[in-house]
Amino acid sequence: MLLTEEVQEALDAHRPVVALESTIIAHGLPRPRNLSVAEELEELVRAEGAVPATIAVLDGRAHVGLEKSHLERIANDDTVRKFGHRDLAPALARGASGATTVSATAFLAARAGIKVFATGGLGGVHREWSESQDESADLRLLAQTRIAVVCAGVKSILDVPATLQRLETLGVAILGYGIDRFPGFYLRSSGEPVDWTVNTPEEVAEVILVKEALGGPESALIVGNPVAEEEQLDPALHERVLGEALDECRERGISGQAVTPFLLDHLMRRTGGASLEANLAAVRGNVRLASRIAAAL
Ligand code: PSU
Ligand code: MN
Repeated sequence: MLLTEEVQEALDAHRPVVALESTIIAHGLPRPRNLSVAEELEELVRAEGAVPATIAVLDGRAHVGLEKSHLERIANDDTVRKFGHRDLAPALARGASGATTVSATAFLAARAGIKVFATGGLGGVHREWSESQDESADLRLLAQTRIAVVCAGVKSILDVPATLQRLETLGVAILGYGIDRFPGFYLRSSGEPVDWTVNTPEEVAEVILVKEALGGPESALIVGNPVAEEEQLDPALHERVLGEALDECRERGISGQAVTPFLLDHLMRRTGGASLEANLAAVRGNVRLASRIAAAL
């Protein structure tokens, strides 16, 4: 694992560090906007006084913290693959390059000693799960990895109630940040309740510290931070376009790792870019909150 000097120094000095994933850059956002977003997210972390650690695999080495040229490669190189945590060993052994999903990023971040990670929306249980058995590896990895993940819930293309049920079974704790509902990614609320609501970064930090002191299984803490009402996607538009996207995904027989990028891209095109703006608003909010939590720790 290669840590940049900046990340290593910050960790050694117990200064705040926030992990960022790279799949959203390589496969979740359109070019050329993806590169400027990647840079903007790092700037947001710095503006809050924390150090960003964007994580990716390049030429068989796991990088924690990326140089500018690395970010450019992740954003623009067509050969950059998508790696979940199960891909890490083959990728490192074979000298491959890829962006890391939530599962691979959380794994590497926790190994590096980073306690807080920001993303957009987690993967989860897909809507046609009973036929495809498609459930993101994010969930199980988060049940085995001690890290706080700030997200706007799980992607609304998924079966949200089933995902929440699975997280309960796996024993992963969930906090609603300033809301008593689980956030709905593009939407402020998924409509599903959460059991715990907190209102400040200090309150989240307190939960993290108590969880550490308690011991027990190494599991993640999910901090569900909703997009602001003014920035969410119009719920009626969301409902209509998502139905079409799911139909097309089924008709075209898209499966496996390609499903999530396909649906995100389809929604972006069919909402005239509005879903992209809501996605970015959610990610920015999560990165800001994660930085404040890291500072409070
Ligand atoms: N959040 C976003 N956009 C994304 C993702 C998250 O706003 O593209 C990525 C994350 O890397 C997550 C992945 O781990 O989508 C889930 O993919 P899958 O459903 O194939 O596990
Ligand atoms: Mn999947």
